[in-house]
Amino acid sequence: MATQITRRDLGTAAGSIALGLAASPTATAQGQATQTNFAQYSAPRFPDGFYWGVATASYQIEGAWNEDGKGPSIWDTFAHIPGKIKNGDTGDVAIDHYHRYKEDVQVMKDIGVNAYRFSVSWPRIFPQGTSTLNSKGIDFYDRLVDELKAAGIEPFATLYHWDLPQALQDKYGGWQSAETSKAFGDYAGYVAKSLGDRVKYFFTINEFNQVTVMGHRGVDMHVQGKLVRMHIAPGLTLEDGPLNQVRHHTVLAHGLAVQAIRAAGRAGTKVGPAENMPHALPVIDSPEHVKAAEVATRDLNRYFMGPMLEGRYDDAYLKAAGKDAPKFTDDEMKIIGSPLDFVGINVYVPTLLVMAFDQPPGYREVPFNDSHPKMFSSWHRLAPESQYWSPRLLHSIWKPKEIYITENGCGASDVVADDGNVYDSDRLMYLRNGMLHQQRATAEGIPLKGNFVWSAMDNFEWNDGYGTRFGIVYVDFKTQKRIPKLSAAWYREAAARNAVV
Ligand code: PNW
Repeated sequence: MATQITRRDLGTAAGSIALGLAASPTATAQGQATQTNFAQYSAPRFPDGFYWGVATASYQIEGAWNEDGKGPSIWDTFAHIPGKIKNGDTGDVAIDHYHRYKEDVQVMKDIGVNAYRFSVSWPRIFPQGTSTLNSKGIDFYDRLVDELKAAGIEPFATLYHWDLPQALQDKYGGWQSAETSKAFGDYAGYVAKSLGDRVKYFFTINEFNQVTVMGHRGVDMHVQGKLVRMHIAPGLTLEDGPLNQVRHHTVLAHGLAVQAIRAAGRAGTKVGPAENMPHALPVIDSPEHVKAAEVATRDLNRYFMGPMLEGRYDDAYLKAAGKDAPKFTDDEMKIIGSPLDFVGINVYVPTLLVMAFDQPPGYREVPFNDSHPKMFSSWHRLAPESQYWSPRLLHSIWKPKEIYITENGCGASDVVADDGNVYDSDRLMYLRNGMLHQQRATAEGIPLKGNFVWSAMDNFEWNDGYGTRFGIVYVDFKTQKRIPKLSAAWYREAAARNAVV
């Protein structure tokens, strides 16, 4: 009979060596031994060159909110309003990545990732949003990119992850004006010109729905029978009409950025959005239900993915919106539909579960059971199969050249155990199961080229402050100590073998 190892013994006996965190990645004697012992099981492999990445965003990790000439962002303003963020937390210091980026790159290197998706803070570079450059701001990303390249980690830069320069909010009402879209294009071009000799992959905007609907109105969700009110700053309240125009300004900003990046980038520069693509799961994987999921998914994407990939708004959307429809010109639609090199999708939860229906609109919604499992975050309904269906539906509806899963992860109630390790068993389960579904997508020939775990490190989780941890690396927010979690040990092994282990 095999000896039972308790959670405590595991750590006490072998500490971090047992998790493989202290050893160097790939083909260690230990890794080979594992493979030989389990030779019967051939772990599902990803195609060669698959990117095993991790992701973060500027406001959530950098801190240094008013250093080296940075201007305030709408998130600095919002987080400083008492009562807006859980426990009164702010991103003023966050995980101090601005000063600790070298250590953080080393931590990522030790985990063995070959790609890192970070975001550039717009007000660090243009404190007023436009014209006046703060060169110390771009210098930071310059140093970060050099550090990543030296560590053999491919940089993927996101240009907007919600930290709009406050000056643009004050001057134009932020995304309520096309002036902000134009300013974004100029800023994107400048970043591509400055970093484009080393950064090949640029994402324009992260999660259009969060920037627009969540930022301006909030949404209600029902999970496990409970009403969850999601509202991500900066707490404006807009009705449908203006909201559709705000949506339009974000896709316009995306299109202007694509063109500016192309103009300023180098041969081989690639660009695309990073969208939390709403999607419908088919109840059963059979042709009629899959068709229903395609129809529903295309419909759910009428505001962002649709216009970006088709260069036009869906007629049914414009008709239904009536006087609330966005106002636009043909030229703007051409800009919005600028050809893309890839599409990034952040995959967390399915929007709908659907079945075939022989009357318009061609699908019927199936309710999620109240007992349907969820992860730690109130909104996080568990659906590992979304990691397959999201890229599959994206591929069958719009056929982008390449697809990246730009965020994949979950919050958890992580604690440091007596032995100093962090045993995030739920996150490990979550990543392993989700990536099995990603592997299925690649095996079926869907051009899924990489996965980015959200997040590289615990960080400022927006309205939840530091209360919800998403990292595969634990951060002690008082001492700023970094501790790779159990999930990091798993990711390291999986990345080294390019397979779901
Ligand atoms: C993303 N949902 O937000 C963001 O890009 C990250 O900055 C954030 O930290 C991370 O996911 C975790 O929350 C989301 O309701 C917020 O499905 C809400 C949802 C999805 C993503």
